[in-house]
Amino acid sequence: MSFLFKDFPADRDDFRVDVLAGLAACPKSIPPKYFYDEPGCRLFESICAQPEYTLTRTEQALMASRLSDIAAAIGPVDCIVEPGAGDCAKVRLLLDALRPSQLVVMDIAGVPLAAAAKTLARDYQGLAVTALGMDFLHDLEAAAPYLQAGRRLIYYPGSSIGNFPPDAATVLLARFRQLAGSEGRLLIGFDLKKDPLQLHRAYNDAAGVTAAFNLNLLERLNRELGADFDPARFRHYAFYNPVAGRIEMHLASLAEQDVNVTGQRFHFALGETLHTEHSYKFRRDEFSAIAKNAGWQLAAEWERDGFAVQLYG
Ligand code: AVI
Repeated sequence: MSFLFKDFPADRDDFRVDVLAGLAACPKSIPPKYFYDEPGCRLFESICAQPEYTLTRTEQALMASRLSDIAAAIGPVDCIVEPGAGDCAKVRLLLDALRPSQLVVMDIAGVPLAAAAKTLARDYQGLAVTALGMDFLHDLEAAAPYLQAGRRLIYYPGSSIGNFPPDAATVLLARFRQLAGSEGRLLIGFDLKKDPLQLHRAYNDAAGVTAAFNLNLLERLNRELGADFDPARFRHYAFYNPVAGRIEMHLASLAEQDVNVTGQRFHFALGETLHTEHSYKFRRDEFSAIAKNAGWQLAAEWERDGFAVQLYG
C-alpha cells in the first residue's frame, strides 16, 4: 500500500478573521467553506441522500452510465487530482476506468479525508495515494510538489464550482489550469438551470437536513469561537434567485438581537439575514464561457436530468 498524508493545519485565526469580517459587513455573510466541520460533513452526506436533493445521485448515475465514453475522451492519465474530495467516493469510477499511477486528494476536513484515502490505497494496489488536509482555496499551489510528473486530470465533481460567484470561479479554474499544466485536463460536474420550484425543494428538504446543515454553522461558531448564538432564534432561509441564477442560503434572525463573537458584539435586526452560501446553476454554454476565460477549451460534454459533466483540455 502506498499512502501519504500531509496536513496543512488550518489557521484558527483565518476562521476568526473571516467570521468577524463577515459579521461586520453589510449584508452579513460567512464563506460556505466553514460549513464543513465534522458534524457539517456528516450533515452534508445526509443532504445527498434526501429525496429532494437529486444532484449527487444524478451525477453518479451519469458518470456510471457514460463511463466508457468519458474515459475514452479523457485518454491516458498518470495522476488524478481531486480538490474537495470529502469521502473520496466519487473518484472510484475514474480510478477503475483510467488506472492512473497516482491519486492526490485534498480537503479542508483533513481527518475524515485521511481515513477515506487510506481505504482507497488499500483497495487499489499499485496506486500511490496522497491525501492533503488543506483549504485548497488558500493552499492549492502548495500541492504542486506532491504531484508526480505526467499527464494530470483535475476532477471537480458535485457542482462545488457553483458555490463560487462567476469571477471567483474563473480565478479558481485558472489556478486548476496552472496545476494541471498545458497537457492537463479538467473533468467538472455542475448543476444546470431548471424549474425553480425543483431547486427550491432541493434546498428546503422536508426532513430539515439542509436546515440543520445551515444552522450547524452557528453551533460551530459557538463551539470554536466561544460565540453565543441561539440557533433557535434563527431560521434556515433558502430560495432561488432567478436574476442571479443561484440558490441563496441565509440564516434569518427571528428577533432583534445582539450576538457576541470573541468579545465583539453584532446586532441583528428582526428578519436580517446572515448569508451563508450561493449555489449557482448554469446553462452549459454559460459555464464553458467561464472555463474559457480561465484558459480551458471544451473537449466533450454529457448531460442527464438537469446535470452536466464537461471535459476540458
Ligand atoms: C457542496 N455544494 C455543491 C452543495 C450545493 O448544492 O451547493 C452544498 C449544499 N448546500 C445545501 N445543500 C447542499
